[in-house]
Amino acid sequence: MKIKVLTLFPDIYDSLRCGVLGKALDKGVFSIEVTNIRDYSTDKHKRCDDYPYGGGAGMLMTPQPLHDSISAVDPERKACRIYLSPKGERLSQVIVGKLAQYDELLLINGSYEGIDQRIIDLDVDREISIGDYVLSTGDYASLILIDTVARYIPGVLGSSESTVEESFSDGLLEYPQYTRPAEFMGLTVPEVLLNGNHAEIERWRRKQSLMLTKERRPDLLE
Ligand code: 4F9
Repeated sequence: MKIKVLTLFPDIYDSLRCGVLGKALDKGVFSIEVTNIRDYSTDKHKRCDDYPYGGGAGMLMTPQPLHDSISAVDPERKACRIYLSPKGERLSQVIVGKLAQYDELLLINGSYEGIDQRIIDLDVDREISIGDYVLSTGDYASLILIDTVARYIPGVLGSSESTVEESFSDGLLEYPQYTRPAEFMGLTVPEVLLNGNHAEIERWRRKQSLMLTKERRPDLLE
C-alpha cells in the first residue's frame, strides 16, 4: 500500500519511523509520501489560509493550494481520498479493516478552523473522525489512521503481534493479561492462567471480556 499525505506540517510524520511501522517502511512493506500543501500555493507569500465568508472566529484553508496539491499527487483519482475532520464518520476497527484493502490512500489534512467546503464536495471521497474532540490540526488524526491501517498490512506485524485476538477484533474489550513474575508487590496472577488448561483459560478470558465490556462499554454489546 502507498499512503499519500497532504499537510502544512510534514515533520509530524517523522514519528512514523519509530517501532514496527518504521521497520515496515524500511523493508518497503508499505510507503508514505508526504507533500507540503504550501508548495502548491500560487499566492506571492505562499499563503494557504483566509477569513471565513460570513464572519466568525479563526481562519480557513483556501481551496487553491488544496485542489492543486490533490490533483498533483493523485492525478488519476486512484486513491481513496480521506479528509480527517470531527464531522466525519467515526473511525472503528471495521472501517480500518476496509481502508487496509485499498492500494492507495490520500490523507488530506486541514489546519486552523478547517477547509473550504468546495474541496470536500469536489475532491474528497470520505470524511473520517477519530473521536469527538477538536485537534489543532487533522495531522494527529492522520497519524492514528496510518498506525491503525498499517497494522493490517501483511508483513507489518510479526507473527507474535497478531491482529486477530486483540481488543475490538471480536467486538469486545480485551481480558486482563499477566506476565512474569507470578507475584508482584504482593499481587498474584489468577490461578487459572498457571494451570495449563487451555479450554479453561479460554472460558475465563471470554468471561472477563464480557464482564469488562458490560461494565465499561455496554454500547459495544448492542
Ligand atoms: C479530525 C478531530 C479527526 C477528530 C481536524 C481539528 C479532527 C480535527 N478527528 N480537529 N482538525
